[in-house]
Amino acid sequence: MTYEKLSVYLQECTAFEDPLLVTGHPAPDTDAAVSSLFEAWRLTLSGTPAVPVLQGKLSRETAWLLGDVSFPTVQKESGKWVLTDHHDAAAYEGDVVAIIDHHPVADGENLAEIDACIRPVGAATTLVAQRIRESGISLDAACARILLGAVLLDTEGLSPYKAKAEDSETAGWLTALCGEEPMPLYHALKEQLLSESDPTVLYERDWRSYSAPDGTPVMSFAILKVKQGNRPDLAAVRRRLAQDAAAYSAAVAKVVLYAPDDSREEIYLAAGSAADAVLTEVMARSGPSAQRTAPDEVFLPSDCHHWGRKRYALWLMEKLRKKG
Ligand SMILES: [Mn+2]
Repeated sequence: MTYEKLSVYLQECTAFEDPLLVTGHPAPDTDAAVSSLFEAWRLTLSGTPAVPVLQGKLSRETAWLLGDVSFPTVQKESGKWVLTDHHDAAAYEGDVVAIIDHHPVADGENLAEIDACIRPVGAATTLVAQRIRESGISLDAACARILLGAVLLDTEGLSPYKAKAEDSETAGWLTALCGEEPMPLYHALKEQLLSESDPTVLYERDWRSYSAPDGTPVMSFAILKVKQGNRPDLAAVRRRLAQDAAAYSAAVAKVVLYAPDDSREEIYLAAGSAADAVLTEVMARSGPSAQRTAPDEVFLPSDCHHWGRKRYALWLMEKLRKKG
């Protein structure tokens, strides 16, 4: 795998006949984009023609990381799917053949018949990089750097809260291949990510939805990451939440305010019939300095427990489904 060959592959793959379609989730962050791109290419190199499909817009930091290459513009809409960084198979009408993901499987989810690799690592890209490594495919420095960047962003710079031993091990392998130190690369990516300020772009950039096994929409959950001095217009965020609350029992937005030393404060906003249940859960999970600053708002100073969305999704879906 060389950067030059990646560019050729991305041009040629649009002409593949009946390829597997490999996609991250509909709000593609760097992990979703990079894991789908490299898994599609890896499958192709292993003899199974596959095309990466980007749902949604390429984020600023992902575009920066990819440099001159990007996703193919011809996008297929029907065929057999491989999902990376998510496993919402129901959304693809039973046409999912394989999954590579690191999000926990909820009770009642049925993934039988699917070749699913779902493991609790910090980044889906770690699992894809492991497959590349195990298959003996060589990686040039530029490709290793792209994979490393995705692992760093999804693990918040290999933070002990997010990264597992496999992520650190894989990042070490990629670092040796690309010769770039992880922390400067992480900070450069973070700088790209945090320079976005449009509340609508921020809201949609890292938005997820959660449904009951029967398909009923239950919760939407957006994460807006910004610099501490750069708070987005919360009124605009509330308007966007109100739209989601028409379709979901709870619409949740977490605004993460990063300080220069990488510590963070968080603001949770919630709308919908289950908004209060959500904020009560956040208050209970975050420790004594959590503050209910408005009926629809909780503020978490930097010394609180800052749980990730994966954990909250498990806790809240259980709670909201029991309620419903
Ligand atoms: Mn991920």
